[in-house]
Amino acid sequence: MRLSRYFLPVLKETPSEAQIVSHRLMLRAGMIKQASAGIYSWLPLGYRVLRRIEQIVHEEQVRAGHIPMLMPTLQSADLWRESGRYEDYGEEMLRITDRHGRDMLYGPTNEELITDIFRGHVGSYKDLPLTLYHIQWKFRDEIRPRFGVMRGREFLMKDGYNFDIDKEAALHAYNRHLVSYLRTYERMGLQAIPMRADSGPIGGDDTHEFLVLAETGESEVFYDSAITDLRFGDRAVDYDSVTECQAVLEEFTSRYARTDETHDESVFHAQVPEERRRSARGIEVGQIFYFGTKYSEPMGAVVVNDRGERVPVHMGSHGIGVSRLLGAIIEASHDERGIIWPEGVTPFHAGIVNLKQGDPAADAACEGLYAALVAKGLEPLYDDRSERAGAKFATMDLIGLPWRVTVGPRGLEKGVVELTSRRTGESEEVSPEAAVERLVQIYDGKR
Ligand code: 5CA
Repeated sequence: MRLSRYFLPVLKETPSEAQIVSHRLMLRAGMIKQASAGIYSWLPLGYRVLRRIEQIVHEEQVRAGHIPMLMPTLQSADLWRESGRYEDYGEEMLRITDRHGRDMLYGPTNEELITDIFRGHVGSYKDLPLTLYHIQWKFRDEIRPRFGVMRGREFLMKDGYNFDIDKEAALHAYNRHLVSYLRTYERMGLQAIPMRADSGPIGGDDTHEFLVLAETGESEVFYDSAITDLRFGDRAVDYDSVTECQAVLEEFTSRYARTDETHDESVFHAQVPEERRRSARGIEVGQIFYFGTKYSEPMGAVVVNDRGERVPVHMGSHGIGVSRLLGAIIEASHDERGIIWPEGVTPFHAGIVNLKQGDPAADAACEGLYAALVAKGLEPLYDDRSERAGAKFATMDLIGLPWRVTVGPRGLEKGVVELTSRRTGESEEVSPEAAVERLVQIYDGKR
């Protein structure tokens, strides 16, 4: 992409309505624009990151054996009356009446709709296990939408639903989700810690939230600091193996880590030596639930088991806050100059800065670099505007591309360009060909 032809409405001033750094930076970098309270338009740069995050979520869900689909945003109230949640959900649910006077709602989550699909099509234990998921917009009429995409009213969520013959099988699905989430967040450059939590309106006893530690987080958390040393890394876990998934769950959840709703000071003190006790704030980027037959029983989602009996299926649901993740990643990765995107989610792989637009040698070298990167399957953002070098650097630093290639007549006389890391600020002078090779290596396995 050439910046002269792109739509990147960066702001010079810091928007006064934004209270936390990720919200400020998303507005300043021209990623989002508020449409109304808690509802945002995704401008081209923000949309690129959103799609990258979505792509990682899809890849890891499919790797775990889960099946993508898509359900609508608007749902019929009748289904929610069957589960009993139409009344229970309260004012967070946006209720709509259509022209025929039918009660509809903008879905805050999809347990009812997926259970309806299941009961209409699945009747035998032979069709289980089954996990279906989608990535779709949700609406919750939050009383205090704030912090930009962190607590929106309309937000993008990945929600997955498992159907299993009994509790044991459903707990394997729960563990499988936990494993896949650890991989998902790490690919985005995030450490998200599973913590014991409260299940709220979704229901059930077994639930973990995934929290990214950050001062601006809305949740208060208590944990054993040893948990922050755990990394999932690039392990090959067999998602069908009950013992392998269980082992990962135990490794990541046996140490004390709870949100304030489930925190117990006496257990905390008994389990964790004083020097490792931490209380901090965190951003909830996902939650997994096992709730058994809470929906299948009232809604009649039953299957025939291997003894010929009709039994309600055991279910759980599993969410990732896709749009919230942009804010969480920025909270975890920025400096005073702007965003620092982890390579896995960056909107463009590298920026090309032409220090002297109009200089024939500099222009030709930038065009050559651009073409070579594209030929290797990378997506560069070429700042080809006739701006001062300082302004070009400031824009690149603000929008946070992890790598920058700086091209100027003086370097070209020596046959070199400058390759700079946004994170460390370190630069090296290399030939244009070597810069392309380095970038290809850096992104190998990260696209
Ligand atoms: N049905 C279940 C799991 S699929 C469910 O709705 N879970 S949830 O309520 O925990 O939401 C899943 C994730 O969506 C949360 O962990 C959070 O990251 C994100 N989320 C929830 N509310 C908002 C909001 N108002 N704005 C942005 N993201 C949100």
